Amino acid sequence: MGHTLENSHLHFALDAASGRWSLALHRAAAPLIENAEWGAAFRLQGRRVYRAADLRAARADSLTLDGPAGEGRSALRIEMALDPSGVLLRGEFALHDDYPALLARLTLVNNSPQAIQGARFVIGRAGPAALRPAANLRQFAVFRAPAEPPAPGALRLAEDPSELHCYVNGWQSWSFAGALGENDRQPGPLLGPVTIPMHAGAAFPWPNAEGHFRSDMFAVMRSAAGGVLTLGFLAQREQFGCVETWLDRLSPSVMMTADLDEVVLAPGRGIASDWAYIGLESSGSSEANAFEGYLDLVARENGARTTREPPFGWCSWYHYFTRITDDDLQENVSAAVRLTHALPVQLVQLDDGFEADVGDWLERNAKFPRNMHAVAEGIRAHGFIPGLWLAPLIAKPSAHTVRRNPGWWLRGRWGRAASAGLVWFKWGRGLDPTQAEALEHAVALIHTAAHEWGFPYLKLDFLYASALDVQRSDRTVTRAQGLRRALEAMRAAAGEETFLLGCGCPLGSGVGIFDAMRIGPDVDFRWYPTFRPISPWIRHDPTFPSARNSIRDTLSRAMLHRRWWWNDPDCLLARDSDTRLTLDERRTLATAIGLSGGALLVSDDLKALSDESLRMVQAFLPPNTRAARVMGWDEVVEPDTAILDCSGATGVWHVVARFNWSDSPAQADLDLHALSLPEHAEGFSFWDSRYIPAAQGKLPLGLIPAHGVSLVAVRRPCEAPAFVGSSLHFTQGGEVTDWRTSRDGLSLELNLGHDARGSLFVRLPTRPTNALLDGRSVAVTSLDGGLYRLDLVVGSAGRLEVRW
Ligand code: 9PG
Repeated sequence: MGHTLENSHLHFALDAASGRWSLALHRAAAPLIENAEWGAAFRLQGRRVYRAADLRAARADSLTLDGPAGEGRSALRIEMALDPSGVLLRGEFALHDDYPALLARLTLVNNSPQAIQGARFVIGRAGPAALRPAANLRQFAVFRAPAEPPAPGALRLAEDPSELHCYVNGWQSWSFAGALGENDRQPGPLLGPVTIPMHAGAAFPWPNAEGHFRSDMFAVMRSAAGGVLTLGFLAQREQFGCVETWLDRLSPSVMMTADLDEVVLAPGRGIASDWAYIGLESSGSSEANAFEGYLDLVARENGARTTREPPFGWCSWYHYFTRITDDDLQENVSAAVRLTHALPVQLVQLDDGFEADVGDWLERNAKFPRNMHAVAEGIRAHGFIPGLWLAPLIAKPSAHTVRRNPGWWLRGRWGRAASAGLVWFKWGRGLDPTQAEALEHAVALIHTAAHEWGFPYLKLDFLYASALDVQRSDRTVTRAQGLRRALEAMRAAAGEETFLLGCGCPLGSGVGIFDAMRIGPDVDFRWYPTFRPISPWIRHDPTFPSARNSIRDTLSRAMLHRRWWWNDPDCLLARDSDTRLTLDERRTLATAIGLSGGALLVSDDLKALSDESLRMVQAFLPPNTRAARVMGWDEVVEPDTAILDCSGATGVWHVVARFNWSDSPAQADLDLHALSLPEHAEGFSFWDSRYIPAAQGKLPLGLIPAHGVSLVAVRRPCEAPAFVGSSLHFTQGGEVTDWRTSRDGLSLELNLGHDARGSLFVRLPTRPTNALLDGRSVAVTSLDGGLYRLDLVVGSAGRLEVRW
């Protein structure tokens, strides 16, 4: 006899004979997972075994669960012996009522008389390719290769086979994220051991075959015919999880696993997986969006911090790098004071370059004669929030802290120092979070920085280094547990009030800890990865610092914004000197950051900003705080369209960006119907202040420069008087907080929060007789088609009165 669960969306069945589970929608024949095998791998007396669930000797209970599945949901709990010696596997399964999803959690219990080691949970695997476990050539654990029996079972995405895509998420902030297709190979860092340790989560090693992918924490599989499968772990507190997919459109396969990292389970001890989420959605159904549900449950499961808006700020890194001196810092503070009205900087964040050595945070180098308390005070005294960068979990081998405490650092096989990758030209060392003294040291540093030095904003970087793919000295702790506990301790030391930005952080580990999270590779003043003399080899490295890589993840991870934290798309580089970005590339970067709704930080030399660069930054103030909808984020690596739906005093409109990722200019149209935008529409192009009328349901954008962007406000054309466009704010309307019209006049209020110079574009019934901004006369230029340009010099706010 089998077991079933049922709710209004789904049917779940556990087959008594095979032990496998199936999941189907009531209202659609696909997507569907049939006979997925589940089980666990472990080491018994050193020998690795894998056992699939076998219900013949199982005990089953129906129960009421707490937790994410919970709030009193009915669930199944199955428990069985995996081995005569007393190793037990427990499976808990529940259906979510609000979202069309299965929740599953496995627990391995060692009731045998000897210690065992956990190797891997298999939450489910189905499809012909999942037969053949991935060649497990782990660089740092060669002996993990499992020998697992075949799992038949099947996965169906849509009723008719059609093109498949999979959204693949990289392990940490800087890792690749994007959707890949049947003929793509998974992009990974190209510098081998130099950067692999930075990205080697549970999905490592990355497959190298077309259409075969491994994704960290979650993945989304989609068929062009409409079926969508969302697979993900609700947390990465216990283990790092992996979703492996094979995009064979006739018979796709999937496998969902969590790494137990060979943790030792003493007799009587057990270990549970994080909850896994498997959501089904069919194109025709109006069911709740399973992917949205996943994001939501991850947030709830981890207590996501989404309410604190990051301050608009300045960051020292991308102009000064480690060369920053205390004088440079103070000069930028002075420049920020001078620019107060033009650029209302709130945060001044000192990045890397003050410390004596990476790892020796309590001592400063000769460039910083003042102590850190004085540095923070110096920033605060000018009215800014002092922010500081720290990398508490990594060190260079040269650091005194490493020399004095050789036992604090993670070690690989044969006790050799584990590499955290080549950082700043040295092989980095990762702090062992299970060494109590080492962790205390890191935690004390956070306390000192927040409460003694006085930095209420901390950027904590290189956090992956405590979760390297090696054993911790406490062998009962997984990589994910070690990191999560370290992050929780650091948050506690920082206090609730300190704003924490995570960087270089495994994403799942940071939810509920950080107020903001870097969600992409470092930006750079060059479009492609550049590092002489190896530039030709790294040009297509997906993780190496470059504007292009940063923009890609900014778009492909946009949906995490304000669900798991506040996204940090990395800094805006607006300068027109000391840069190799073209004006078009700078506009593209600014547009992506603006549309992300995330943190806005500039990282230029403030005292050298040209008027044009200053105006570029101003156009993004006040910052937009909502993420645009990125079209095709689950279908392509480089999404080319993002839409921010806006409403305000001037009505309802859409801010649409079309990116040109190619190396040559490209002609582009916006297909209004395909984008579900009003087909009767007019556009106004922000970067070149150009009116674009719709023609046959399309907005002809013209030629978009190489690496450039077209940023257009799309509105339903209104009879005059009507708002059409603006060069003051990139939303072209967000700056207007009041709009009134009468038969012979128009009155509107502008609210920018800074001094600005720019134009409004309005349609008027006739030429105005006068236009006044706060009583001062405004230049009016008549354009074609009843449009008028009003050239304004505005303060922080102002009222414009136009009469005709
Ligand atoms: C400071 C920077 C900035 C930046 C962070 C992070 O050598 N490396 O491999 C390496 C990788 C990333 C990196 C720096 C060096 O960037 O993302 O914003 O804070 O650290 O060093």
